[in-house]
Amino acid sequence: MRDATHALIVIDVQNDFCPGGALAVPEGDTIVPAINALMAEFPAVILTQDWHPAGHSSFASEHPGKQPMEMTEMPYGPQVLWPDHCIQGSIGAQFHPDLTVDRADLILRKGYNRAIDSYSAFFENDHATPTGLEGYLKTRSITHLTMVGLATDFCVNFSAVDAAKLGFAVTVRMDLCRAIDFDGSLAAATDGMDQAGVTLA
Ligand code: VGL
Ligand code: ZN
Repeated sequence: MRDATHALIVIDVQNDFCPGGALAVPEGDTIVPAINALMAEFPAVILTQDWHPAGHSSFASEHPGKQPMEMTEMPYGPQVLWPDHCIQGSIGAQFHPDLTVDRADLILRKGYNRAIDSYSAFFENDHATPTGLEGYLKTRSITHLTMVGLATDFCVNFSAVDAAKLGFAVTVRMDLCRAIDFDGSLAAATDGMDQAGVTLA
């Protein structure tokens, strides 16, 4: 067991990001047993949950003429358009049934503002609206974060880079993440995390 300054952050291990889900990440479900086992090493475990209202602005279905995985321009910058996913209260938004949720001290939901997507567990995609996680961790004197989950190139990437910018020591266990990987997104994410000082393990 690590000391009390360490937390494990499990990003978006939800049905819609697993095979059969609305935004399935290849092999997204295969990391679940090892994530459950890793929880035993951490005094603090935090789960994040992508949690969108129906009609969320990141859904291609809200943009006439657009298909999922196309880009659009939002007031806060470019945004990938996704299939409808992780709708509040849906089965797809639930955690993978085999994920251990009982160990979680905190379940942080994000993406609940209709007008702004939120990949990062720390800030929405405007890079300005906080989720509150920074304050939660800092008031608990947590300084070291290990991140695992889905998807490597989006929510894990944005969370890890933001955490490093905020001064946390961040390790991403790449073996316990899986990627969407389109248009070079995984290579770009790996570079970005590396440049931000994230340890890729
Ligand atoms: C995610 C796309 C849209 C993720 C969430 O968890 O990586 N990706 N919403
Ligand atoms: Zn989402």
